[in-house]
Amino acid sequence: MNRTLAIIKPDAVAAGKAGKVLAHLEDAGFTVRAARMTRLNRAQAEAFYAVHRERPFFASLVSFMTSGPVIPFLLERDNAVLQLRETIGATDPAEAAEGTIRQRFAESKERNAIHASDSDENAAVEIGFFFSHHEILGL
Ligand code: 3AN
Repeated sequence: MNRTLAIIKPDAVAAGKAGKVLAHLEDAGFTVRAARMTRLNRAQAEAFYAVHRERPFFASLVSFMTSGPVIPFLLERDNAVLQLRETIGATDPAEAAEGTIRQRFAESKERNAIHASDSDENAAVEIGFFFSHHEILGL
């Protein structure tokens, strides 16, 4: 078993799809070990997406990610990082495979319903961004 971080993004929360996204994750074999609802401020969103600072969509991404509540989850299963990337689908919902979360729920390349860590190393950093040790269950 290992861990990854998912965030249900403001578009999916606002559209009332958070429950369906979580059900999809549970049906795909992930166990929730920590969760909360929060709203990122600008500094937090900029820090979370710091690797994209030079990209042309950075300002818009920060604006979107601070536009409403998000729901981060610490998820556990075997091969968690790769399995979650497969479960969510491609960044652009138009390219996301049938039956993936982004194909089902994302609106656009930016408003794409869910974030998932892209490596074990980033998962550890991103889990630490949202959760402290005592908030992680099942240890
Ligand atoms: P992923 O979320 O699939 O790992 P990244 O890491 O390339 O994709 O991008 C991070 C986030 O930035 C995406 N989830 C999406 O919200 C936004 N994003 C990525 N590429 C674009 C783009 N070309 N235009 C607008 N937003 C983008």
